Amino acid sequence: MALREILHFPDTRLRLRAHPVEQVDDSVRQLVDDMFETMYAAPGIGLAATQINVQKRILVADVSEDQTEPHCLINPEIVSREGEEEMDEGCLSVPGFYETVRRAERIRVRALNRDGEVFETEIDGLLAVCIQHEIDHLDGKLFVDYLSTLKRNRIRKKLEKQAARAPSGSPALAGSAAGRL
Ligand code: K2U
Ligand code: ZN
Repeated sequence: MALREILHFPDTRLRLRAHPVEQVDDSVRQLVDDMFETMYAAPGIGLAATQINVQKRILVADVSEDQTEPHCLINPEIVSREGEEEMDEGCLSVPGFYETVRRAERIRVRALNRDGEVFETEIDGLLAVCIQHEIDHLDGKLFVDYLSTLKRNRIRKKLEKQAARAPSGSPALAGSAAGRL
């Protein structure tokens, strides 16, 4: 397994739309393992392949207290949405900023698992929020896109200033660790 660098807003590679996975093979499973390792190390409760500059429709999530409930969704599709919820969201690609975002309260999702098998499941609570957040990433969308232009530009300028101050060539710092400086 390997730790991957997490891209930070406003990196334009975060705006690329990810492509469907054609074949769930060992290389995809290796990527999934790297995504879990990167997510747990960040630490985070979700991660989309787009965030590590891989344009494949893959997300991982684990909202458990003790990192014991890993979820891998490949080519995820939301087949139904119900209700509404609002929550203060953060993002490993927008380190240090938290803003309220409104999303569906319950979703029905269809995806492939890490063995390439189709599954469908109803999800609510924090996991539902997380999966909607990650599917946005696969579509090149960030939670800051739900904010006003003024707020989004303010966050962008602060992160650009932070990146300019961070030592270059240190991948560990280029990832989410830099966000905690
Ligand atoms: O996409 C990401 O950057 C992962 C997010 C997932 C997430 C965002 C908003 C709401 C729920 C999940 C990160 O895990 S944000 C960091 C974080 C860590 C612990 C709890 C909540 C958020
Ligand atoms: Zn995010």
